[in-house]
Amino acid sequence: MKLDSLTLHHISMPLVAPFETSFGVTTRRECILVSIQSEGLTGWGECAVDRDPGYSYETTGTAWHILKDFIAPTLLRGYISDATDFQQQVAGIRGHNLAKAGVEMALWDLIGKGQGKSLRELLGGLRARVDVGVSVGLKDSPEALVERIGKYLASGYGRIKIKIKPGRDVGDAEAVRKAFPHIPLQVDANSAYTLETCQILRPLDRLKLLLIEQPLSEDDLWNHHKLQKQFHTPICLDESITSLLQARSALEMDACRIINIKPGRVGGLSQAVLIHDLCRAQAVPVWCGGMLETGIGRASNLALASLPGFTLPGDISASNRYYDQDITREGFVLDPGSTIDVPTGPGLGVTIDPAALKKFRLAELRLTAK
Ligand code: OSB
Ligand code: MG
Repeated sequence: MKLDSLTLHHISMPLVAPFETSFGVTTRRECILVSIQSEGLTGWGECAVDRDPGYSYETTGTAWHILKDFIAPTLLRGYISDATDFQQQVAGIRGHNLAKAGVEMALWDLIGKGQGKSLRELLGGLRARVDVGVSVGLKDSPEALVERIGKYLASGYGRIKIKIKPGRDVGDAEAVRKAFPHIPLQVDANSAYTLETCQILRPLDRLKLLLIEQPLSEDDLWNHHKLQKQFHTPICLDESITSLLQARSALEMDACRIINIKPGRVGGLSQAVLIHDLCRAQAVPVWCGGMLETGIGRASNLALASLPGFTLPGDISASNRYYDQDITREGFVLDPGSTIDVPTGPGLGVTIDPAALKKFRLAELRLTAK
């Protein structure tokens, strides 16, 4: 394909309720959407960045810079055949996986639209609907958390993840387990502990959790290995798995027994599929993580989660769990059995609502081929 132009859209969307994690509170989700025009078609992608460098070092600011000054000029210079070619062309741009992944998503959307195939078909996904759960932020008290979870369960979510941080960990998890003795439950620390402070989490091992997600720092594979030896509950890595190589290292050193795959964090869907393939070959369960995506990123996550190795429910909730108004015309709804349908239209299978885009947009920049 010859790309005609690439447009960046910096948007900010209000969440239905604040989302609190160990790294902070989010009330509005900021991110960058990428649209690519080529041969009469437009492909859309979402860079799963945030305003603040809490989850990742990348922000809307760094992604804007890398996209405008490095990725877009590289792509607009020549031809591009597919995602693998894209990864080769941007290999000289170190890091900045969230920025790269948004562009790769837009290319997949374009390719799908050009071939009349859904992203699920292009990636080799098998399922028409995927199992999902809900990620519940920190609340003011264990009682408030239990009440919030009760409402999610009543609305049909079959798997619950709670956020934990020092001082709000074992107590919260025990309260939830006591109120709901049999639900599939997991916790996510977002790197809030050290190997030493983590000892306080020992009682979690008695709560029959599906997994404990990312207790230690992103760059601390070896201490996750030591921790995994101390716990029966599987450790699952999120932040630490930034590439296929990191995934291989983590599995080889038994630093985790489950992997949360987020296409953004690993630089794109193509890398996400490679990590899926690696884990599947070793019978390591994977699930699709979330980053409070708009309908664009959600459509992409659903397609990815339809691959056969995604054997645990994803952090892919219905649109109304995040937003009153989304950027796509299509909203995603929770179906019976805690599932969501995978889009079937060409590419991502979603269309942008221009009025919503205009309403939420903070800045726009169109870059054209010379
Ligand atoms: O660690 O999984 C995480 C949201 C933003 C950044 C990091 C994480 C999350 C979530 C929410 O847990 C998942 C979702 O529902 O999108
Ligand atoms: Mg996580």
